[in-house]
Amino acid sequence: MKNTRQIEQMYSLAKEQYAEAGIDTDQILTQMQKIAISLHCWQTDDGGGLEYDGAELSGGGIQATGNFPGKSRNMGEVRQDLEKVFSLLPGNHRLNLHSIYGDFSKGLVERDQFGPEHFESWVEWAKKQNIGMDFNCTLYSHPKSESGYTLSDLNKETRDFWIQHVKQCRKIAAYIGKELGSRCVHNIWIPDGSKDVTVNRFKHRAFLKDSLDQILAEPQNPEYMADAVEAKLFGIGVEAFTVGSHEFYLGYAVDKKMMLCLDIGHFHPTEQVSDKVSAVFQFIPELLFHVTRPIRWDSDHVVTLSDEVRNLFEEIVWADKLDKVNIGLDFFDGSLNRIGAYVVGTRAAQKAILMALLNPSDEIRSYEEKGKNFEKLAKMEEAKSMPFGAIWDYFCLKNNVPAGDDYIAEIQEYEKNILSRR
Ligand code: RNT
Ligand code: ZN
Repeated sequence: MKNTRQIEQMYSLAKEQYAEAGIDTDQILTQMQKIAISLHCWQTDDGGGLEYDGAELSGGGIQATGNFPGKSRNMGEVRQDLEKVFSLLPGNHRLNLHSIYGDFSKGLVERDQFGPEHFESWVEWAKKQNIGMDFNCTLYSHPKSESGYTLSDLNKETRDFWIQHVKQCRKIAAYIGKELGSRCVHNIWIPDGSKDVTVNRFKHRAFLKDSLDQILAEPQNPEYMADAVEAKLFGIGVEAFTVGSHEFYLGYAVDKKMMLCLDIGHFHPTEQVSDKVSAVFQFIPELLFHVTRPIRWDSDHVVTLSDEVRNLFEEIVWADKLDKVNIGLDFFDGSLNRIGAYVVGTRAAQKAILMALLNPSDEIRSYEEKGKNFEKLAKMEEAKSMPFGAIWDYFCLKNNVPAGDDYIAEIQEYEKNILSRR
């Protein structure tokens, strides 16, 4: 167990050390307090959703693997798990809900009929938790996406069904944002694509553009909701062609002056999403990130404090765009305690943000601008062994959540008392 006195002493020494480098740790912690991470609901149950018992994730090449016991089976359990997760995170966060997690206790309706009424109990719950919410339309795990296409399907009836679904989801997002007094980000990701070569690339993309145009033609109050579009390189089973590619959505978002969602797993493995931050921000006012950990492909492993995640937040801080990013997580791993996965993944993203803020960026920039490259490199290297852990632990202490690895015991307890009994 970490002890309070020790954490406080370590903090005060670390604070001095950072102050010598011109960094005000108290002020950075105040800033950290305001940075909300949007926790994806789909790690609770491996992405199945709540439309019917035993629903499973399918389509578009997204997959959850693993059979760890205790995944949530209904809305009560999803909420119970999320409450546990929130209780172990420093700061005040958000919930990122997929539409298939609606409250269908009064009867399931088709996706084109989803409406605000199916999210009233979520709004009540979020109010109690004192958190904001984000939202996602769901165009996979459904018979009407079995052709491999949704908004870009060659069949008009199929397109119209999904257009209506996304329109409804935008209404729901606006309702949530209004009710909670916190703008709700609505993200659009579609699974469309094909396993093998198609002669209809142009047609599908033209249909996608047209469908999106129809969807966005319905105005929603920008105070309450904002749309983002999420691109992807490929998925398992859609290797030859993914309709919603990066070029497609980058073009679309620039054209419509709307938010682009960059998922770290959605690019070629050698591409660095961190490098895209300063490029895309020249043309797009606001970004959404899906922070994840791709291993060899878009595998959606639990986020860790990897170089790429650190680089991403460094780029955001160096571009001075922290207030123009929305940070979501996107992983689904069923091979380990799912609550533990959330806590490790969210804390890793928070740590990367804190590290980026603790960099002696002004000094580094000044060396670089004077051409003092050795000094710059040395500063950047030495920053890596500054007493970051002491600042992090103090942040946890101040937030009344377990510091260091003290959350392990709490999660084990939850596993024993709750998860293993499901
Ligand atoms: C899929 C996208 C998308 C999904 C969620 C569940 O590759 O990353 O964000 O993970 O909609
Ligand atoms: Zn994603």
